[in-house]
Amino acid sequence: MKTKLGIIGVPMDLGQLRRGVNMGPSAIRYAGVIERLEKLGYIIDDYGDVDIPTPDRKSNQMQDGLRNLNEVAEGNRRLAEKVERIIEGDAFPLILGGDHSIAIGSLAGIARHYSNLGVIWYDAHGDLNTSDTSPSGNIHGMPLAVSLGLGHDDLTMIGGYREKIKPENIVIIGARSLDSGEKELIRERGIKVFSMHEVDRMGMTAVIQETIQYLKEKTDGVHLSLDLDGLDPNEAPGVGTPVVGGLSYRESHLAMEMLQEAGMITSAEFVEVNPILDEKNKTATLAVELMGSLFGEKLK
Ligand code: 5AB
Ligand code: MN
Ligand code: MN
Ligand code: MN
Repeated sequence: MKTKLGIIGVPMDLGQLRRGVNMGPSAIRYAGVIERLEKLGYIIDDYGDVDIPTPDRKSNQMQDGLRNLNEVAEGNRRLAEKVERIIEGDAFPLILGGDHSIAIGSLAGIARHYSNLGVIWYDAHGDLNTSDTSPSGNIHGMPLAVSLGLGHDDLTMIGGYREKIKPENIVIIGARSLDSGEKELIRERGIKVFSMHEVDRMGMTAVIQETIQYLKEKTDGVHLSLDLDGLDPNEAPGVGTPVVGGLSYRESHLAMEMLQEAGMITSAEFVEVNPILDEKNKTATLAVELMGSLFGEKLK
């Protein structure tokens, strides 16, 4: 892992309907992310927060079946540019959300520096909807589809090219709430999914071993996109779309530690922390603890 980290906050809450997730970056900073990673010896460059546009009319406007399309697209264009600058400065991009729609901009900025980027999507959801399959019109349920090149041009063409990742370079871990259109896409494209069923049967150790095996040879970088709702709501109550029966605290630390040992993660984002729905900043604190494990803190 690089010794220089470029941290960037993305106070985005327009990809869904619950206000407050825009305060995620502040909550994560308040939980001590910079101090914690500095203690591990990293040099931190804090790029501050991306400026997210405010919808100019009544909020939550639908455009082509997509809520707040223009503002989400513009915010992600700005994020993609900043992420590029971080990579050009030879630092590891660590992105703090914000709702998961920001993965559109993260991946647009990151993927152009790799010819075969891998993605680990740690999430209760697949985030593989388009406006045709989405039950909500919420763009935070679409970023993985967008990164495959599926969806509205205003989202898929951010960065100036359409396909950021290939379906065979994706691993989803923790899924337990997939819409029918998402299931179809997973089957069609052969996307690798370790749902809660597989985690329960195989154990997290085998899940991560297989993930590493699956991605190692064919990718030249791996982005970790960690949605806090991948964890059980008991561990991560401060999320907008909680789903019962999630990944445990210990499974998640184990996963982060094994990824650190494999040395394969080249960028990461932690998203969907909503301090308004949280209990005493528990979810932001959890995010920072998981970052500690991902970045090499073995003994706490
Ligand atoms: B999250 C749902 N599939 O599309 C949709 O939190 C939920 O980034 C999406 O994973 C959840 O609205 C998006 C029902
Ligand atoms: Mn989710
Ligand atoms: Mn998500
Ligand atoms: Mn969510």
